[in-house]
Amino acid sequence: MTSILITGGAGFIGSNFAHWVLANTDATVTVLDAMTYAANEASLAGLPENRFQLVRGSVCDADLVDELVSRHDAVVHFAAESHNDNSLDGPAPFIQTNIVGTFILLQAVRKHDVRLHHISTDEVYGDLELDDPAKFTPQTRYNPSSPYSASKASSDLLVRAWVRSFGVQATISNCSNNYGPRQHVEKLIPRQITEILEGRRPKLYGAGLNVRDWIHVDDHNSAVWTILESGRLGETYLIGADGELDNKTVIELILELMGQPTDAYDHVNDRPGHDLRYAIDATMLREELGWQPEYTNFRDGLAATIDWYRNNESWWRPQKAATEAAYAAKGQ
Ligand code: NAD
Ligand code: TDX
Repeated sequence: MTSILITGGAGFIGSNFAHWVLANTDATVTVLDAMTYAANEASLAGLPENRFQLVRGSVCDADLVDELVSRHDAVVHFAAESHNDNSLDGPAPFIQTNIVGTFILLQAVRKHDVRLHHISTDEVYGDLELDDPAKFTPQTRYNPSSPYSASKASSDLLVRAWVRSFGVQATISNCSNNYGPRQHVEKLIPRQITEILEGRRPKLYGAGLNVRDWIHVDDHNSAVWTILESGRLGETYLIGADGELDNKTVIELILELMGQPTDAYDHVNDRPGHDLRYAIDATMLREELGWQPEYTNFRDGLAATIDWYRNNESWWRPQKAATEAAYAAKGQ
């Protein structure tokens, strides 16, 4: 793999992937990003100019996508509208980017016979009961709850159809909740860290018993690279690192690590249709491809993430006020 097109590479996971690829391989990288509210050009600062290029544009622009795909060896498709709360307020861009954008990309990789890795989420499987010993496996039935997860499920099914009907060389991964540097302040962990840095109290939706299965973004990205290099074409791999925690525990841990009383948070309006629990069984990825996560201690990974937001205020400051104003209007 010598030249890689990363869609959505100015967002959270895609920008960390660009850094990861340029640091750990010899490949050259092109990022295609529409630079929506979720993108941050500062996330791409410091990448080597001779091996990296940013192209501003949409995955829905068929001519641009066709031209870019034609001159790369592989595409890793991160571009998406990614925030559940936004999908409840306005689903239209989720349908456009996540479904139509994936269709346009599939037509281009099909035409040029280029390898594709499609990035997806565990949310396509719906949610699990809190006391259910089960985890999601590649055999779990799709049962998405929100417009966001339904749009991601749709995109996965398009990829599978293009593999089966047209022989597209694609793999899919469904990963659990990521944390780490360069995540937008609308998401749970960066929102609470930056609220505390601003001298305000964290905001927990409802009772906070909802469980998410946390994985460090670098572990997600090392798994993506492993699948890109060694995954079986047409296969779906689940990525997770056994990091189940409820939201209340996560907020209390952030408060503790930031030297605050652990009860210094507020309960705010719950998310409509709020998924209860996600949990990934990554046995196939571990056993078939020999992948292992490096960040096995969530407390340490979270402490490093807090340090990153403390030291990079100029990165998150421009997005913070508008994000909080939108939440405040919903009582969240
Ligand atoms: P993000 O919102 O931080 O970044 C998304 C990026 O896509 C942004 O830079 C945005 O500008 C870009 N984008 C949006 N519409 C576009 C378009 N039409 N054309 C080109 N670029 C466009 O999201 P993220 O958290 O980095 O998620 C990246 C991918 O990983 C998504 O596909 C998401 O579904 C998936 N995923 C995320 C998580 C998580 O915990 N964040 C977990 C599993 C899977
Ligand atoms: O202020 C908050 N308070 C709160 O309690 C926010 C922003 C969130 N929450 C809760 C809702 C969820 O149960 O925290 C949990 C995590 O919320 P998000 O960070 O919005 O993530 P989630 O909805 O779980 O989805 C994330 O993981 C899967 C990503 O945003 C998706 O893109 C990915 O597919």
